[in-house]
Amino acid sequence: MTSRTPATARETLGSTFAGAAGGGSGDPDKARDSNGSSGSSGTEGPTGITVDRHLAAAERHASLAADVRAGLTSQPRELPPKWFYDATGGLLFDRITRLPEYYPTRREHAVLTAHADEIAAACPAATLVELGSGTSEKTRLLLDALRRLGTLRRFVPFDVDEATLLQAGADILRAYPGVAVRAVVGDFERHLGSLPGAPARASAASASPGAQPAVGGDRRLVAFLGGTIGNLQPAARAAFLRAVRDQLRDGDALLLGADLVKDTGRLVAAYDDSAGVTAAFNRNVLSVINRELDADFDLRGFAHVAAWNAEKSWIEMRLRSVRDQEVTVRALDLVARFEDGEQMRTEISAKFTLDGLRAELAASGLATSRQWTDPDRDFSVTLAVPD
Ligand code: SAH
Ligand code: AVI
Repeated sequence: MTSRTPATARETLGSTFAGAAGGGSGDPDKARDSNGSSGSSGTEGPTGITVDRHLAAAERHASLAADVRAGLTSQPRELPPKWFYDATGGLLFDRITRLPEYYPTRREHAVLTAHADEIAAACPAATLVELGSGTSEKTRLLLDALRRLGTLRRFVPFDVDEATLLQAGADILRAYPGVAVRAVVGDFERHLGSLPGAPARASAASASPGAQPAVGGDRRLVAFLGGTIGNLQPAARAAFLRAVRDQLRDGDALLLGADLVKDTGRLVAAYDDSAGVTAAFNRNVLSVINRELDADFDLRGFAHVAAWNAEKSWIEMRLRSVRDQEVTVRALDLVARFEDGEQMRTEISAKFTLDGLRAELAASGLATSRQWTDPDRDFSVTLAVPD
C-alpha cells in the first residue's frame, strides 16, 4: 500500500526544515497533476518537498516481520541488509564513509568529481533519480553538473530510511533553489514501478519497455551509487537491473557505482575497521529488531565478523553468537536458540570486475555506454542505457 503525506516543517523534521526554500515549481508530475492525468503525485508540503510513502509504518512492520521470521527460522540464519538502516544505522553508515579503511566513498567521489560533466553531457536529464540515496552527498556532484548544463528540474531521492531521506531532501532543497525535490520512501526491490515520472507503460501490463523516447524535460538519469548493487544476491541483482531497465525510456540512463575486486587485506579491513564503527553498524540490525519486533537480542552476545568469500567474490558480514543463548521475538511469538559460535549472515557486499559488470548489465537489457574508474581502479562508475 502506498500512503502519501505532506512533508511539513513541523511534522517531519522540526526546525531543520525552517526557512527551506520552496522548489516545486519545475516538477513535471505537478504539471500533469494539475490536469488530472497523472494520478501518481504525492502531496506537497509547505517546504516544497513532496513525499511518496510506499513503506508506511504498517507495511514496514509487516515486511520486517516476514524477513526476520524467514531469516531466523532458516539454517544457516540470515537477515537482509536493508534493515540496518534506521536513523542510527544511517548515522553509523555515514561514519563508515569517513573511516580511513573504508575507501569506496572517497574513490567514487573522485570518479564523480572527474567525470560528472561528461555524465551530464551524455544524459542531460531534467530529473535525477537516486536509489538508495542516503545522505545524497556525492550526488551533489551530479546535481551541480546538470545544473551547469541547465537541464536540471527535479531530484528524486529514494530510500528505505525515511529519517536520512527527508533530512537529505531538505538539505538539497535549500542548496538548489528552483529544483523540485520529490522524496520516495520505499524498497527499491519492490517499489520501482511507481517512480515519479514513470512512463505510463510501467503500470500497464501490456506495454512494452522503451516504447516512448524521453526527450528534453522528461529525460531521467537514475543513479545507484555507493556500491549498494553489491548488497544484492546475484539473482536479486539481475531482477533489480531488469526492473530498472523496464523504467527507462530511450534517452534515460542508469549510472551505477560498483566496487571492484582488489587485495583481500584491504577489502576485509574496509569491513572490520579498527574503531569498531562497522561492528556497531552490523549489530544495529539487532537493535532495530528489538525495538520494532519487541525482541530481546543482547548486543554484547554477538561478535562482528567480516570475511572474504573468494568463490562468490563478496565480503560477508556476519554476527557470531559468543555463547549458547535464546532470543525471544515477542511480536513473532518466536524463540530462536543460538549455539556458541553460530554465525548469522547479515550482509554480502559483492566486488566486481569491469567486464563482469558490463555482462550483468547486458543480461538485463542495459548497454554500457561509458565506464570510469578512479586512478587506482578501486571503484567503478558505469553509464548504461536501454538496449
Ligand atoms: N548512496 C549512498 C548511501 C549508500 S548506503 C552512498 O553512496 O553513500 C545504502 C543506502 O541504501 C542506505 O541509505 C539504505 O537505507 C538504502 N537501502 C538499502 N536497501 C534498500 C532498499 N531495499 N530499498 C531502498 N533503499 C535501500
Ligand atoms: C551500502 N553498502 C554499499 C555498504 C557496503 O560497502 O557494502 C554497506 C556497508 N556495510 C559495511 N560497511 C558498509
